[in-house]
Amino acid sequence: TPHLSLLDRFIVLAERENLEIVIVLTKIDLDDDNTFEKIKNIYEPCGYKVIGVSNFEKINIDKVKEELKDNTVVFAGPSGVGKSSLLNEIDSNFKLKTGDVSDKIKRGRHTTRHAELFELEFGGLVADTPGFSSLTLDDIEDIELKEYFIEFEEYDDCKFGSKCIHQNEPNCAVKEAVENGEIPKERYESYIQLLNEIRQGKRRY
Ligand SMILES: Nc1nc2c(ncn2[C@@H]2O[C@H](COP(=O)(O)OP(=O)(O)OP(=O)(O)O)[C@@H](O)[C@H]2O)c(=O)[nH]1
Ligand SMILES: [Mg+2]
Ligand SMILES: [Zn+2]
Repeated sequence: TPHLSLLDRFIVLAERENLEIVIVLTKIDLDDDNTFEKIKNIYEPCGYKVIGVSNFEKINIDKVKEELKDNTVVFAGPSGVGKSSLLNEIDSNFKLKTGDVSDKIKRGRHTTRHAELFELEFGGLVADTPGFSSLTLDDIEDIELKEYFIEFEEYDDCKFGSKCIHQNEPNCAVKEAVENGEIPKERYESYIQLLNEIRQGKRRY
């Protein structure tokens, strides 16, 4: 089951480094209730490219290849989603180790143990990395977080201007955009959750 809060954390950290982001949802052969479409409908309006793949049924492997060609790319995501399996499909020279998902806790087993950069036969470099099951945003300031939710950017006419954190302020353009459906509410809720987390973390020190 996709873990969207974790996805949003990856996005925040990648946006902070000004990286170009492509969201790849794997194992769409298991997607009986069309979760792919639901997630795509959250992230595409924000401006992200969303690709659904299946290594087993060879769906959209070429689309991921296109993103990799002549670029330097890192595969990041939870353990067990099929990052190494996807790389093995993308380049037949790769023989990366893959591992099954535990039956009991339904999580990956952290099969990939280190980050390594590989050359692609069709041009470009790609790093396979170990999967994470959690990510904390320790060194991000509360006022900074909104910059990494790129869909907020165009709503800059809040009453409190650039000081608006889009939480409890009156006449907040971002909150209005959430209310009228221009900003996906899932993303806004995720923003508030991460904001609270950052603030609680800061208070402890
Ligand atoms: N149903 C389904 N299972 C897949 C697919 N691709 C990979 N898997 C399975 O998912 C499990 C995990 O695959 P890995 O490639 O090892 O996952 P990973 O993301 O590299 O995991 P870590 O190295 O632990 O981060 C294996 O049992 C694969 O056989 C797919 O397209 N569909
Ligand atoms: Mg792996
Ligand atoms: Zn605001």
